[in-house]
Amino acid sequence: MALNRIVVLVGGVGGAKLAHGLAQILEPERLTIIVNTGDDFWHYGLRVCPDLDTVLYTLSGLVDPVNGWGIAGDTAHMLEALRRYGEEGWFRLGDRDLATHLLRTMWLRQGRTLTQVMDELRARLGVPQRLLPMTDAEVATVVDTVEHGELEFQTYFVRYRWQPVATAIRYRGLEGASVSEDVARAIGEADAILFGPSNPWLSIAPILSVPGMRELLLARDVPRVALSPIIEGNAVKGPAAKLMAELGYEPSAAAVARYYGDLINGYVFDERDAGLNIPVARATTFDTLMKTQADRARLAGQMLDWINSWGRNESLGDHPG
Ligand code: FO1
Repeated sequence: MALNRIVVLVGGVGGAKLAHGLAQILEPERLTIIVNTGDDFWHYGLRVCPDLDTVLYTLSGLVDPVNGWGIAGDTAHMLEALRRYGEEGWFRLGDRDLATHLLRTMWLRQGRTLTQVMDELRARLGVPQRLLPMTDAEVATVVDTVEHGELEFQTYFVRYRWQPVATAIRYRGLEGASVSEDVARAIGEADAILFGPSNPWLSIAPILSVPGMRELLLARDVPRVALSPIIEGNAVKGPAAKLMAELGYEPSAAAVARYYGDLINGYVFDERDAGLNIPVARATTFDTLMKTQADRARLAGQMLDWINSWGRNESLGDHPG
C-alpha cells in the first residue's frame, strides 16, 4: 500500500506530539495536520487558538517542553500588568506568545481567513508542513457542568482546571461552519487518515462535528486509523478518562475505539492494554507513550509501517459488528 499523503487530525499537546513524530519522518509535502479550533476564544480582544498554536510551536521547536503549550522561556510581564489592574489573569498568556495573538487578530480583522492566517504564521516560523484549522468559522466547545452550568471551554479547562463534573459537551456555531476547501482537498487526496491521541470528546469530536466532515472522511476508502489516548484506563494527559466516566463510558482504549465506530478501520493502542478486545477490523499495540522526541518519530514510523503492511487489495470499509 503506497502511503504518500498523510492527514492527521489533532487537538493540543498529545496530538502535536504525533504530528511532530510524523513531521520527523515524512517529507513536509506529504503531511497535512488538521487541528481542532473548538478551544479557540476571544480574550481581551485577541483571538487565541491554543491547539493550532501548540502544533505550531511544537513543529517550530519553540514550544515549552514542560507544559507542552506556550513558548519555552516565555515571561509574564503582560499578565502581571493585567493583575495590577485587578484582573484575575487566569489564562497565562506569555509575553512572546502574545505576538502570535496580535498578528492573528490583526490579520483576521483585515479579512483574512484563519486558514490563511495560520499559513502565514507557520511559514514565517519556518514550519513547512500544512497546518489547517478544522474550519474557518468560529466554532466553540461548550461544557455543561453540574456545578456551574454551561462553561466556555477555556473557563472549564483552565480556569476551573477541568474539575467540574461534565454532563454534556456541545459545539456552538456549527450552523455557520463548513469544511474549508483546503481541508476537503487534503482529505480527498490522503492515502491514510490518522486520528491523533487527542481527547476524542474535546479535541476530535469538534473536528468531526463540522458539517460535511464525517461524510468526507467516510467517503475515503483508505486506512483511517486512530491512536488511543487512554492507557490502562488513564489519560496520558488531561481529562479524557474523567470525562469518559462522567459521560457514561468506561474509561478504556476499547471504549474510545467503540466511540469512533465506523469512522476508523484501524486502531493503535498501548501494549500495556494488549488484553483488551478491540472492536475494529485491524488493531495493534505499540508502546504509545511519547516521552521523548525520538519516541514520537518511533511511534509515527511504527504506525505507518503497520498501515503499509495491510493487504493491498482488500476493501477497507469493513468493520465488524
Ligand atoms: N493551559 C493551562 O492549563 N493554563 C493556562 O494558563 C494556559 C494558557 C495557554 C495560553 C496559550 C495557549 O496557546 C495555550 C494555553 N494553555 C493553557 C493550554 C490550552 O488552553 C489547553 O491545553 C488546550 O486548549 C487543550 O487542548
